[in-house]
Amino acid sequence: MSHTDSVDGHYIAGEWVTGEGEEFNSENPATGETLGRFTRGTDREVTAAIDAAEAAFAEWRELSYVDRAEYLWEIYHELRERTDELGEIVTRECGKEISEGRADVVEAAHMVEWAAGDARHPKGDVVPSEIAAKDAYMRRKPRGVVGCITPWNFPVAIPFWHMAVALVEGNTVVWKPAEQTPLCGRIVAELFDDTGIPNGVFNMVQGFGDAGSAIVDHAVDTVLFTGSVEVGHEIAREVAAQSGTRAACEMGGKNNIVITANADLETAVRSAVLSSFKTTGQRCVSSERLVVHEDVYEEFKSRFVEMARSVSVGDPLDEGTFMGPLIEAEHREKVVGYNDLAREEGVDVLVDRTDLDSEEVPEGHEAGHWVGPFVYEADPDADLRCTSEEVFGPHVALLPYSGGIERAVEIHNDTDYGLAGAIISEDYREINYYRDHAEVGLAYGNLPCIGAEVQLPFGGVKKSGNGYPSAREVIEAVTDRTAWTLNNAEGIELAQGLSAEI
Ligand code: UN1
Repeated sequence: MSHTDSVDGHYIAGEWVTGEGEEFNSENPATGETLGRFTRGTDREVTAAIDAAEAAFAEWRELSYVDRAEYLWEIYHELRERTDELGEIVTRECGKEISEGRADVVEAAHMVEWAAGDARHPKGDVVPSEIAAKDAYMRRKPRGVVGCITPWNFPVAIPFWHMAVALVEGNTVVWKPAEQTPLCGRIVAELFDDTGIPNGVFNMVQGFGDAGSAIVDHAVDTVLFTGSVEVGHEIAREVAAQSGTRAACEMGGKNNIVITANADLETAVRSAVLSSFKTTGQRCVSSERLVVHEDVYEEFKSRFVEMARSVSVGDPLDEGTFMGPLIEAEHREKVVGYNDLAREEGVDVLVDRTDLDSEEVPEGHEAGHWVGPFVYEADPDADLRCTSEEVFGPHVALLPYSGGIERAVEIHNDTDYGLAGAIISEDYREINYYRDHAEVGLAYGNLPCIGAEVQLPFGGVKKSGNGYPSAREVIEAVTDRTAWTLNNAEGIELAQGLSAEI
């Protein structure tokens, strides 16, 4: 289906609505080609979507878990059967190389499988009571309307991290896809539409930050957010001032890989290349700091630098490409600005592919937002912005250290963020020390720090987040727990020996 000949709108109360907001385009970041025309959601569409979701909640919550999950199973099968087709759309719209485009759809399928499968798992707990004739249970209730605000870099997977669990638990949703990936938004909404899910249970409003703010301002019952640190903190502040709204936000990182003197260097180099350059550094878990022991530093450096010089940057639809373009011109300016800043801050630049050679840019892709790896060496004790602020691009610092694992972890933890990190070492004592002291939500041993599986909590500490909007952890954010107790005896007996005499 072509999405360029008409203007696509929002999906509200089971209808496609164009709305009255300004038009915007979806653009292929590798070619500049227009992929579709969309309208920006305004407060009007957000209000209509929330009203629809509120109205649909009363009946949706009464369905059984298993019945609610049936709609998700239909989507699961579509995602599985159409992985190649949808993966190509992901790649065209967000520029990730094609195996990553497909993996995005597969990750979405995994999350749907987890959430829908969980519908048949035990819910709640039976809790012992002090009183023999009393039953005590922990039960969950859906909270109501869940607002989901998702980023462009996993335009199919992350929406399902939020929505699959929220829906199976009995909530209704209002989702705003990222403004860079409205076509993926459209496709996901079509998947829901095709299931015949009751009107208003799933709603999608296209748009920019103002539409996201409108969702938060309307005090929906829960806000799930994955995206930038600035926006996540704004949402957390806004929600804290409201009564009754809950938020789970997962934000960015300035992620480290520690490579100790006992590392297998092949594993180290491959892990660092995969973590730093896959998705062109645009994962919130991408690594931008490599903390390397002095004993292996020179060898690691020469092998890493050689790979950074040779990894292919190019057409993301080409199976042989390792890195596609950055998402948009504005983001390229930011990444280039950090490369300039690093030079100004006096670091030792080892690889600089900021501007690709003209023959590296594939034909017909001159309008793409290209940038290659930028690698430099810096003193871990220097107070530099380039080694402490998140760039979200293929911009990576080598930070040599001397001393033991304690010193490496001290450098590792010396950032405001705490999302993901890895250690490469053959020494289990070092690995265990890292496991216990690394200030991150996702920690890896002898692996890259990308590629988390959906059944694990996904989120960070420090500036990186205040929640884990994925899998089981979403259940906490989208349900309330009731401690339910039932008296099976005739009289009233109270706990703690409290007198029931009147
Ligand atoms: C992100 O970093 O923005 O762990 C999400 C991974 C993916 C999800 C990444 N499963 O790399």
